[in-house]
Amino acid sequence: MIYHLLYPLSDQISILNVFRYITFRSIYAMLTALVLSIIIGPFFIRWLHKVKFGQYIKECGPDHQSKSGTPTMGGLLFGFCMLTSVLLWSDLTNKYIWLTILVFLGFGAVGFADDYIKVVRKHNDGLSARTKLLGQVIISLGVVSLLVAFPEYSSQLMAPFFKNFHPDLSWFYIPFGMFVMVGASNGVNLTDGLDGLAIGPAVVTAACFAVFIYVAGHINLATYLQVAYVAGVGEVTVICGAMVGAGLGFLWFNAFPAQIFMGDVGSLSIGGTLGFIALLCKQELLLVIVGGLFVIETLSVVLQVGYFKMSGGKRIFRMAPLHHHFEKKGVHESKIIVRFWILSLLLAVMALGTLKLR
Ligand code: 57M
Repeated sequence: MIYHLLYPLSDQISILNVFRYITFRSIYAMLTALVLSIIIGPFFIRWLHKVKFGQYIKECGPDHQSKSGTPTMGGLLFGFCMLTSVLLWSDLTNKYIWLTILVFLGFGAVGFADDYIKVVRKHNDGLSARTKLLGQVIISLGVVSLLVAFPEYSSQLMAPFFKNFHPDLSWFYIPFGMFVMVGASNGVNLTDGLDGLAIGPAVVTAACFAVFIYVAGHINLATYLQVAYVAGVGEVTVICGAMVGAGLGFLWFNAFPAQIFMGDVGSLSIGGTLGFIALLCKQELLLVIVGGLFVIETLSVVLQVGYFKMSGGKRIFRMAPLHHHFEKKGVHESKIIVRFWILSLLLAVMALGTLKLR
């Protein structure tokens, strides 16, 4: 909105020319979402307590009983602050902005339905895993099919480090893109099992992809760094900025000991959106590095369940996902969280380094 209101006046007031710059608007989108979250957060948490939208704690697993009743569905706070900031600071004529908002809202709706059934209707199982997956598949099928139909978007697969390796997946890019989005969404969801454990790496990932998508939308930078150029996607940097701001603002309250959990409405929407942004800037495989923590957590579950079934009940880890394994070993929750954040930062720095290594 602000962009459309003030930039046209830059002919009369030259200082307003600054609104044409994506970097400027992304920084202010971050600050807006952050300040909004910190102002609204306490009121939202008080409301969640009032309406008793508290977390049910499963009996099995690590001792989290002290967390019982912690307000959840904090993803609504994240989403409101992020989307408000995006509507204020982005160029609303850009189709990639609306596609990314559609992904965020679509995956968020699936998560909201799960949370609503669990928290409001007090059915602790929520949506079935199959129904959740179906919702994610339908949304990702729609947006990826649209994406590959855009003339400026290539169905080639880009790999970090190997500038000459870009096989064209053609229509197979659609199932591949769906796998990336659904995998990222569920990876964040599985990771969200300790205070701040998911939102920290999600903020790091969004910040990292702010760089990648800005470069992907900038023909000179993309050419110089030998990465794919996708005309128009640079505007999505504003969404990355808003995600970083809303994420830090949410972390303000989700940090140990958490006053609020994000719920599936948060984890599914954030993960699905990060996966989609990775597709937009043609850094699908790099998401494995940047979001490596989410990959490790998901792999720990796959290995644990697979081995459990194959071995007739034996376990590799004391409990999956991996963060519960360290909990069971007696590592304090806050130590696990900060160490996972450090790992996430290291992976992001490694991923950014690939921009120069071509
Ligand atoms: C998502 N949800 C948290 C909160 C958050 C197949 C199996 C691996 C599935 C997995 C599972 O249930 N995953 C669901 C993880 C839950 O957090 C809620 O869910 C939202 C995210 N979707 O926003 O609303 C609990 O996590 C804790 N929490 C915090 N701080 C936070 O900021 O402390 C969450 C956010 C909350 C709270 O206690 O209640 C979760 O863990 O369920 N299952 C598991 O992860 C279970 N693992 C398990 O069963 N492992 C087995 C097999 C199946 C692999 C094994 O290793 O043998 C663990 N989770 C629970 N209990 N709750 C262990 C048992």
